[in-house]
Amino acid sequence: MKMAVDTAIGHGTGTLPQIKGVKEVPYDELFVSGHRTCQGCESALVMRHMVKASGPRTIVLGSTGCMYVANTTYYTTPWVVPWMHTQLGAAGSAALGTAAGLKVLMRKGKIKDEKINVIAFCGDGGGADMGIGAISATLTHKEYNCLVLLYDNESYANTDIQLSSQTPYGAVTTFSPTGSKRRLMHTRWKKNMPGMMAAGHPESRYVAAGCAAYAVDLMNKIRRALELGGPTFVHTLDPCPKGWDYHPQYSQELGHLAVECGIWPLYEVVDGVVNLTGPTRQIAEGRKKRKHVSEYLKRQGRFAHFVDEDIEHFQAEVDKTWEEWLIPGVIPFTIPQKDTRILNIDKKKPLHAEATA
Ligand SMILES: Cc1ncc(C[n+]2csc(CCOP(=O)(O)OP(=O)(O)O)c2C)c(N)n1
Ligand code: SF4
Ligand SMILES: [Mg+2]
Repeated sequence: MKMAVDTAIGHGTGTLPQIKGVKEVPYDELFVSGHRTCQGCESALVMRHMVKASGPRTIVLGSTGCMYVANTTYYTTPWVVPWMHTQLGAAGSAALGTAAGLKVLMRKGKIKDEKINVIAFCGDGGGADMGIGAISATLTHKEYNCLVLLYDNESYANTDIQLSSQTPYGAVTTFSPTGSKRRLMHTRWKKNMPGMMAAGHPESRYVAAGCAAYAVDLMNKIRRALELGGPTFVHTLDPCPKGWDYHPQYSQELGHLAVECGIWPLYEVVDGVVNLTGPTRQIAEGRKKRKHVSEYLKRQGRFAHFVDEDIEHFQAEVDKTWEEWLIPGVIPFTIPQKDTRILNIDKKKPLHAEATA
């Protein structure tokens, strides 16, 4: 997936350099106390890292969900930067409209012409289900600078953990309880949102998958998106103690396990070029062994009903994404076994070597 670079406008002013290690992480906190998210809420941590990375010249728009409701308790707010609520499903439109509004105000001289970061966040329900059309449309408007961040806690958490297209295979939610007649109520595989956004929007200069358990990696992804400019998309996987049913102290550990088991690959697509990052890259290059999915699944109450057969099915599906997909965990295209002409690649080489070269 190599694409032309010269069509998107640049937004970068060099004010958001890549962070080389924890010592370079900014001290400024722009998402502070004043919220009522659950203890151990990784989505709240994503919000904190997001604005830490983008800095004070940022406008945040947020669609309905935990990160709206729990962050706007009457008369309090954790947001130090300007923040506005937008309707469930409207993150894409809110991002684009705000970016367009700022551009006009600057052009007319009504406000100072300067770099202002526009970030609209949405949950998996608001982004991967209801709002996917608006996000997709936004990613085609290359003349506007805005980032859509999808924080994925794998359910409609705010309304009491209903199933979404991001809920993993077999997980219990209030819409997919386990029972004696049917052990698994939910048997669909998680929709590949960042892969879809990357493959389908060649004029978006930046699409990434991150996780707050890898904080510097995530902050750098936010920064690269904002520096490259145009419409960009970052998707984070966020362990949620309430919905996933585990003790809040294990949130970071579960984020690590999701990546180490190969269930949630970390990557970025920059101008059409895929870079696997963190442990995902190490696994793909053979420098780290992928863990068995049971290490992740058995830590969460939402999978407590799984029998060995369910775990093995889950493992087989994850293996497939690593062994058969064109880019492991990213692009679900496979190449016919006998036809090497399609992409002109040498089938003797492992596909992941192609992806990380
Ligand atoms: C159009 C519309 N439909 C339904 C609702 C009710 N509602 C509020 S929050 C929410 C859940 C959103 O889920 P998600 O986007 O995943 O965010 P999370 O709550 O998980 O953070 C729902 C269904 C609403 N506010 N607006
Ligand atoms: S339900 Fe989950 S996403 Fe919502 S505030 Fe609690 S931990 Fe965070
Ligand atoms: Mg959600």
